[in-house]
Amino acid sequence: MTTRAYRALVAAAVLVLGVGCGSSSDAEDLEASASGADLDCQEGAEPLTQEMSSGSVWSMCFSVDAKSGAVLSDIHFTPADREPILLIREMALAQMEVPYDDGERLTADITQAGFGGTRMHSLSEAECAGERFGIEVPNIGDGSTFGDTPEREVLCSEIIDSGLAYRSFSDGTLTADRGNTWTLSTISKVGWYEYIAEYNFGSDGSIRPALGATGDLSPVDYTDEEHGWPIGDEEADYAANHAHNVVWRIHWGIGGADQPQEVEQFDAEPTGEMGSEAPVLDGSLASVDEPSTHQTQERRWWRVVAPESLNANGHPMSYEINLGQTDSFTYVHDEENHGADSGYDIAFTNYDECQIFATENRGGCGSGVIDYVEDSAGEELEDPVSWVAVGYHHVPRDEDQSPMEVHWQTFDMMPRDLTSTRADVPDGREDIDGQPEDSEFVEEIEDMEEMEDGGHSH
Ligand SMILES: [Cu+2]
Repeated sequence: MTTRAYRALVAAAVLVLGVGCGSSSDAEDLEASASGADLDCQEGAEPLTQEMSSGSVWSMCFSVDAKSGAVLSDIHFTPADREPILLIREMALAQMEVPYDDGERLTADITQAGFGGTRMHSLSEAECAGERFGIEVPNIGDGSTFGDTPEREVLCSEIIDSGLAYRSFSDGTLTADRGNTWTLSTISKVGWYEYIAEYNFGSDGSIRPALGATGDLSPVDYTDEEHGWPIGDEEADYAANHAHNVVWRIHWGIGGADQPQEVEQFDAEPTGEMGSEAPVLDGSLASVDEPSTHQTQERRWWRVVAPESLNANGHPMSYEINLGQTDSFTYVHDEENHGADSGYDIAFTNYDECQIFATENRGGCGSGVIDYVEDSAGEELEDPVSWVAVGYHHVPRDEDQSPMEVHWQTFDMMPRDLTSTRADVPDGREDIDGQPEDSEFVEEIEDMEEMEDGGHSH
């Protein structure tokens, strides 16, 4: 990104703040106040900063890798009126396999095609309603050789209203505000499909990576009734069902690159017992203390914790990883090398700079996640990388022609105890942190209990 482009981004942040144009010194002051963390981005990476509606600030480095596509690094969140906190050291796509259900096609689009290079398209205002930014993009198509890295406008930065952030009506006072989302996206065309690699940063500190797919269905993958869906006239032209199986790689650094990191899995299991009014569930945290793979389950989530980085309540800062909708999968590559039961929804390994891709990795450090886990079994998990797998099984429909409406696959990460209360506490709520001793809610409950004791029913 040029200095001009960076100034444009700062100007965009100023616009979002609703602050009018001032003198150049005013602009510099705003840049300083909205700058969040001091970033020292690696060569080829550019700093991005965005102040959110909550007053919190996101800041990170952005670069393009020929294979991984967009790479976000040194991701910091500065909760409103607080110091910047490092969260993630690097985040990028680690693989996408597309197996067709008739068994006649399989692609591994990150390692075989690459989302960076010439497949990453320059954007126009038609695709990007926000700001477009130039970045050096490797001028190669197949990832085999490195040529020039011309600067092209491939990054779209948009601020989107995310609706109601909170509402609370109490003591006759309405407290409510909206939130917003900062969306960074790039578009890569691989064959007939076009993929949107999107990273959404919320005003509440949440992070939602997403992959959208649009473009057109493969013109050559038509099959029979058992493996496709008729999208032509009458019972004709069965477009083959297929999956988009994605893994994202996230290297954590909550609280600072030198801070120890641990991983835990939360489960809440029904006990089969009834309480006085509702079934009893037992919640528990289990330590994930060595490199390992895990499966999703209802009410289950994982968190990366910095045990020595405490918030003002004395709780360790952490980020929760929540898998939403996923068609769980086993990579064909893993099934061939490690068996049919080698699928995972999330895996954790210790950071190794050679371990970049979820499959088809090169460099003698294992060919994929299952190798990384097996080769380091028994090691203490202390520098965690999470490999998050989200699958989408796509059954074509008439509406996919043409072009295809974007379909998405995504998961969520959100702060858990990063701050001792919500980061942007509105007026009148400053003292609420823990069980309230006196509030109108408590009084209401006491009144109700008195009424019940007096023989009244609900
Ligand atoms: Cu598809």
